[in-house]
Amino acid sequence: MFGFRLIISASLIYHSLAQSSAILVGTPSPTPNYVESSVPTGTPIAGNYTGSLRPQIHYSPPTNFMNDPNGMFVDNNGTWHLYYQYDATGIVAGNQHWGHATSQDLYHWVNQPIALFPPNNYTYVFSGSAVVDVNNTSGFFPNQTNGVVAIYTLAEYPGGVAGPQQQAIAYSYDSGYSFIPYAGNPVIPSTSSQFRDPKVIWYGDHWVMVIAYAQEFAIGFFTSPDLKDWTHASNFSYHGLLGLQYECPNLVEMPINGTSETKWVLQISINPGAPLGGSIAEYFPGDFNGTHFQAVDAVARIADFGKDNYAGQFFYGTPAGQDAVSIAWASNWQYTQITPTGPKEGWRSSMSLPRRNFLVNTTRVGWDMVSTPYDMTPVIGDELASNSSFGNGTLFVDYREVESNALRFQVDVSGINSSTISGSATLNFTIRSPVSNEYLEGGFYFGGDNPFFLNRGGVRGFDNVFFTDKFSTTNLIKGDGTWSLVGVIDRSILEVFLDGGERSATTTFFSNEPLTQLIVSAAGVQESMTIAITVYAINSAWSEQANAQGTVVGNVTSS
Ligand SMILES: *[C@@H]1O[C@H](CO)[C@@H](O)[C@H](O)[C@H]1NC(C)=O
Ligand SMILES: *[C@@H]1O[C@H](CO)[C@@H](O)[C@H](O)[C@H]1NC(C)=O
Ligand SMILES: *[C@@H]1O[C@H](CO)[C@@H](O)[C@H](O)[C@H]1NC(C)=O
Ligand SMILES: *[C@@H]1O[C@H](CO)[C@@H](O)[C@H](O)[C@H]1NC(C)=O
Ligand SMILES: *[C@@H]1O[C@H](CO)[C@@H](O)[C@H](O)[C@H]1NC(C)=O
Ligand SMILES: *[C@@H]1O[C@H](CO)[C@@H](O)[C@H](O)[C@H]1NC(C)=O
Ligand SMILES: *[C@@H]1O[C@H](CO)[C@@H](O)[C@H](O)[C@H]1NC(C)=O
Ligand SMILES: *[C@@H]1O[C@H](CO)[C@@H](O)[C@H](O)[C@H]1NC(C)=O
Ligand SMILES: *[C@@H]1O[C@H](CO)[C@@H](O)[C@H](O)[C@H]1NC(C)=O
Ligand SMILES: *[C@@H]1O[C@H](CO)[C@@H](O)[C@H](O)[C@H]1NC(C)=O
Ligand SMILES: *[C@@H]1O[C@H](CO)[C@@H](O)[C@H](O)[C@H]1NC(C)=O
Ligand SMILES: CC(=O)N[C@H]1CO[C@H](CO)[C@@H](O)[C@@H]1O
Repeated sequence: MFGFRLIISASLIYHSLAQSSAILVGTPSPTPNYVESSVPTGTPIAGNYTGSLRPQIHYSPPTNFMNDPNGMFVDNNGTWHLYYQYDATGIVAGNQHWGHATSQDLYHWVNQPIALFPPNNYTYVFSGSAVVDVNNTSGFFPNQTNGVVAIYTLAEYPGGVAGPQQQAIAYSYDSGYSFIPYAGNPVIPSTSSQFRDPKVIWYGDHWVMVIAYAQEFAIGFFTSPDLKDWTHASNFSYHGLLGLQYECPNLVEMPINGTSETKWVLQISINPGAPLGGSIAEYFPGDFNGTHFQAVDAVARIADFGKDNYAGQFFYGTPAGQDAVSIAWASNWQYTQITPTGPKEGWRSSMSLPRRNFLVNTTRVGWDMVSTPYDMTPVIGDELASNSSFGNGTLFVDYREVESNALRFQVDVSGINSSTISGSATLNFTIRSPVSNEYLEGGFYFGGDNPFFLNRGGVRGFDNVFFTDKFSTTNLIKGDGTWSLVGVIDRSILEVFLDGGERSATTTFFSNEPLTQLIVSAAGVQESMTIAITVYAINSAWSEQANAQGTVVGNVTSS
């Protein structure tokens, strides 16, 4: 969570607090929630997911402003829980709560009532995490093994001025739908206004928290037997890119592809000051012994070469040895509060696709985190095109009839002879509107250093000096002569995955007219090469939930 003293004016805070009144919600507790009269409790906020910029398989909030994913865990019934930084009363960041949605497959999300409220009228609930306390280590759960504990930052803004950021917990008897703040909060007191985003995991016989001392460029490691008493164990400081702040750390155990071994990854988000501008995430593969993290080398690795992938979190509760599952916030603090979805459709920001993550040891750069879309079968629709012997030429797909306006395309190339291929051998894709001639494009060079580019500059619904439009990476062709591309386009967001996810990018775009044509073209294709292309429509995960008025009401049956 961005320490947003730069972007919230005291008057905004005063305004939103002045019109509110405090009431108690949920189970009576010694630490009452503070709930403004305009913030609903016990019932989800209704959403209209039909707008032409609304992603259909990426999570976005019913209305208003969303940023970081929070509290992500999978429960003992296989239900995925996603919480998120939510300004329930505004279209920019400010009045932070934890929104909540659940899913069985990570694509179809059910909006749930707001899960966490602030304790008083000058405090906000910033980012954090959640765990399932199966062994009742906390003592909160005398009669159940599915008790959930949320761990989060309470950020105080007395009089609108940044005050302390302290760490608090809340517990849930009903598997994460409603929470009771712990009477002993804060569990980690602090006087710092830059100490936030606790992410907790279980390690053998104790809990481990990683947390950002944001402007000291340190990740603190704390341990606890019971989630209440925390002991500082170590710091990981001044590593990699710094930007101006460290935020949203994650510590996660990840499988090494093709082995039964695992390695630890420490991920750190930085904002502002990323190399591409604004917000980005970097990660450090390494070793962890329960108290101390040691990176394998001094390299700062960036997971995503786009500009819209920040504050990613890994789900608690996926088994060690299986791929780690992540979701990131698909936006950037440089422009997130002025994107056109606000005035046009009343919401801002979506999450990234859910991703599976594992490590490979690549030639030249060594450890690399590979990210691929989580199984998309639940949302894959009709095949729109398929060509298993594509060569020099063009494939054209008109998808204006696809109701979701969302597509998945895949290109698999084999037989590349890197030593003889021409520097002008390329494979490109263009996604365009025949109405406005707006376009989004990307392409790969089979020769030279194997660069890949993305260009969102042909889309014209949003213009800002920080909304830069061209991104690139290099994706060296491997010894076996293969290369692949998966693209997922979802109304106002495109994600690409190169070579099974060794490189990936998340990029938002805001067109004036829907993009409805896909054109794939190749040139300089060698006779030895085989190019297979498939294009599938994506089925909307929201339209089937909408009522006759087009409104998604969410889980209104809960109390
Ligand atoms: C916040 O609450 C305190 C007492 O609980 C009250 O005196 C104060 O006026 C409130 N401030 C605002 C801005 O509502
Ligand atoms: C939902 O949003 C669309 C697009 O912005 C709009 O045309 C439609 O009227 C809205 N529906 C309702 C019920 O407000
Ligand atoms: C989850 O599983 C438990 C026990 O296995 C069961 O009692 C409970 O009803 C399930 N909850 C849901 C939401 O399916
Ligand atoms: C729960 O207890 C079992 C048995 O002692 C232990 O193996 C496991 O690591 C514990 N897990 C958690 C999350 O407390
Ligand atoms: C859970 O912890 C509480 C508080 O220590 C205790 O009263 C209760 O018996 C515990 N329940 C179990 C099943 O261990
Ligand atoms: C991961 O391992 C599988 C099986 O060993 C292999 O097919 C695949 O190419 C590997 N992925 C990457 C990105 O190395
Ligand atoms: C973990 O590593 C630190 C630093 O190397 C060391 O001081 C500590 O003793 C190690 N702990 C364990 C349990 O090995
Ligand atoms: C991983 O790759 C790096 C760089 O190529 C190498 O130094 C290291 O030994 C490799 N590690 C393992 C476990 O294979
Ligand atoms: C792909 O795009 C690049 C950059 O614009 C261009 O030079 C190349 O000719 C294009 N290739 C094809 C097959 O369209
Ligand atoms: C593609 O075009 C190049 C010339 O640009 C030619 O050398 C090559 O044979 C063609 N490939 C195929 C598969 O026809
Ligand atoms: C609705 O919320 C209740 C808890 O309030 C939960 O038990 C139930 O599983 C939820 N249903 C859906 C469809 O999310
Ligand atoms: C499932 C169940 O019985 N939950 C109960 C566990 O204990 C708490 C505290 O006494 C109750 O509030 C829950 O209803």
